[in-house]
Amino acid sequence: SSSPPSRSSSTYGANMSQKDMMLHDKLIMTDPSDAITGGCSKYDAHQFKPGAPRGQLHRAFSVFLFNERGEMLITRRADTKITFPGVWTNTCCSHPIHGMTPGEVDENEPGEVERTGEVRTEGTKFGAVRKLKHELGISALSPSDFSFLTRFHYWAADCVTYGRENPEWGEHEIDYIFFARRAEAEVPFEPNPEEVGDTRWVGQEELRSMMRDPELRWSPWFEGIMERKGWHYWNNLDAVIEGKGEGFRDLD
Ligand code: DMA
Ligand code: MN
Repeated sequence: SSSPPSRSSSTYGANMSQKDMMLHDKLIMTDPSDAITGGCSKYDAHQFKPGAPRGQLHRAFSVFLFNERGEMLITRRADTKITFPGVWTNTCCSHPIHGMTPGEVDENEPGEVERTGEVRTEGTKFGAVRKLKHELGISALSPSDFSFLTRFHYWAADCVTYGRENPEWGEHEIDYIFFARRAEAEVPFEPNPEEVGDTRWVGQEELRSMMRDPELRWSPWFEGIMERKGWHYWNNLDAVIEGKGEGFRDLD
């Protein structure tokens, strides 16, 4: 038997449309405890339909990048995205996938997280590095720059784009939350217009007022993360970046 073709993180996304990536990316399916149950295409995972009204639960990540002033880099999703186009969200969101070099599939043996108190995140961090490059042209960050906070389980249909009646696309994820901090001058970026429509460094006051602006829309995962512990993490940025996530219960 032949092994699946290897895909390299450094060339990810070259000459691929949003639909190509939907069909080719093999996501990591999990159960609600985040145990891996298999793989499925990004297309199938996000399609909401009778028989699979929440698509397929899969693993994802959300990166929040901060600068030396403690401001967060937020992005507006490109209008060409199939799921949740045009909404403001955190710095970078995507999925670890099967068949990538370096490998992005983190496995925890049953009971391992309870025993060690740690979630394996090495592979998912490679996914984050890959997508920061693809979406924002950022090459200054490496896996050790990310502090893992928690895993967030949520689902949301994209009713704004596809209507309330039978929205055909949405998200259903175990989302690994990563924070990173770097001086702005050390992380030059150049958004890929297929992925990112706009970017902005914001402080807490500015973000709160943007989130009250009825003209702007926000991703459900960003709102969910901020409503739960996002502001709290941000208020404790030094401790979070040092990797001291005490008091943050995993898989909320
Ligand atoms: C999926 O993000 C991940 C989360 C946390 C919503 P995405 O739709 O931006 O993924 P991709 O950029 O791979 O299309
Ligand atoms: Mn997803």
